[in-house]
Amino acid sequence: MSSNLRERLSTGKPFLFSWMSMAGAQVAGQIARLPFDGVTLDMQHGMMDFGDAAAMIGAISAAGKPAIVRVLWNDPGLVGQALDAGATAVIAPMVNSRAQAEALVKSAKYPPMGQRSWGGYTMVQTAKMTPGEYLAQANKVTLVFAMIETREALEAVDEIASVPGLDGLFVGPSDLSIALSNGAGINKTADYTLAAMDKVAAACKRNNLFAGAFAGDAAIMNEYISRGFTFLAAAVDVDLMRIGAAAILKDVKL
Ligand code: 3PY
Ligand code: MG
Repeated sequence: MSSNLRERLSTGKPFLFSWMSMAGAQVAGQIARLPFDGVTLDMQHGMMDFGDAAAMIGAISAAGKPAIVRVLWNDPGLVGQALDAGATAVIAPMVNSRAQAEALVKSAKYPPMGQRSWGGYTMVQTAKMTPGEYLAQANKVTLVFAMIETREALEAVDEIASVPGLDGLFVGPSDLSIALSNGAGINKTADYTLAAMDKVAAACKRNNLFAGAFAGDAAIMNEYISRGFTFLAAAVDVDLMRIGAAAILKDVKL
């Protein structure tokens, strides 16, 4: 675990992380050594189970990068399990109300802030702390993000953002644009998507939260950075392979 993610994000400098959809600790170790600031494991839409993720978190941590987990759902068991495996931050999908955001914080933070259950030692080893040190510092060194990706969440964004203990909001622009276009399509930079994202960024600013979003390429990242987002998914593993293959083949003289 990189214990200084909060400090790093507090500088305001964009934090750009890769996004893994496939399982494999060896690949995770390689991806963690690319010039991104961290690695997210997508346990919602990615093809990995908890055993895979636990080994991948170990490989990412060994490379000195923070491992972030987008959990399958806003469920206390899944959130606690990801943190116990050594995740530095957890991102929960489809957080649509203040009550759901409160439940998320409850599962991610130890008392008095929440009700995270104590147990397991992987997170203690990854953090390079004694159990007592980890208990004392976990609420600070681990971060929890609520995803804003529905009309409902957008309407409740201020109520969600003001939940004590929440560290950030994370926009899912694919689901959000599908919702806002009534299912017409995915458009991460449509005017209506960006207007909605401005509302999320403003709520983050008002409530002193980190503003995050899934971007996926440089043009989208630049757009989001210009709107105040600093915690950004920069590139998906399959895109890294696809783009790498195209770059190698482009200049071959056949
Ligand atoms: C979305 O854009 O909806 C996400 O969840 C990011 O993958
Ligand atoms: Mg989504």
